Amino acid sequence: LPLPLLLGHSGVEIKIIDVNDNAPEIIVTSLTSPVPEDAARGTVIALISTRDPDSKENGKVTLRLPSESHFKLNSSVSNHYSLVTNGPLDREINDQYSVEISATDYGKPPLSSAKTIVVKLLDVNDNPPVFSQPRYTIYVKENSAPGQILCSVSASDPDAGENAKVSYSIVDSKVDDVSVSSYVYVNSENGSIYMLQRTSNLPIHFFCFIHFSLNLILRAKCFCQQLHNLVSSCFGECFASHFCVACLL
Ligand SMILES: [Ca+2]
Ligand SMILES: [Ca+2]
Ligand SMILES: [Ca+2]
Ligand SMILES: [Ca+2]
Repeated sequence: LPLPLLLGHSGVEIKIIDVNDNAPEIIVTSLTSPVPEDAARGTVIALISTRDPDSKENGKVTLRLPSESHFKLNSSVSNHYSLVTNGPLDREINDQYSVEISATDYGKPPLSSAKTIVVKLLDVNDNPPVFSQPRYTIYVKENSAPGQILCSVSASDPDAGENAKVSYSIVDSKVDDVSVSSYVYVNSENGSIYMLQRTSNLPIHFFCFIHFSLNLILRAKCFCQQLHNLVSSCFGECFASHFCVACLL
């Protein structure tokens, strides 16, 4: 007779040991861009979370920014961060920032990943126009006819768009009860200044103020003084009147 088969039973429990085979993932859940360049320190730019499906230390993640950054990360609840401004921003220096964020887990060896967030800056009218020269000195022969161009002044403004548009105008003031604008005229668009009267008709103490305005918000003043010194020149009997336009910004 054949021997009966004898069967034995045993349970085998297989435990799978986690291996750090997943790099952490950076998830941007919200992003505000562009941001006004005058945004206060601590303004929230982005909300970020991380995900790593590994377990324990292999799935534990830390987020980092480069040491030199205009932004910083605030950690709120686990795996959730906010990216905030960490100091003044200036569109005139940098009109956008590339913020590189790296995520690293605590596995051995650790795995990491990176993500770049581009933060664009919105211009704010935070720069007044500046004249190309602090002082313009103009020499005009006495008895010059009206309509003659005296000089062209120019100012530049580093802001953008409408915030950088400059227009020129004479500051309203009076000389001997006569408005300065009856003596000189400035082309509001190109800054050319013209005489409206014969130079010999100008009063001895002639002050004109030239300013330019920008969106009626920012103003700078240019102070223009005619010294009206008669200069005995090397042109024989010809004299020159000396106009001094000083810009006091
Ligand atoms: Ca794993
Ligand atoms: Ca991992
Ligand atoms: Ca401006
Ligand atoms: Ca600006």
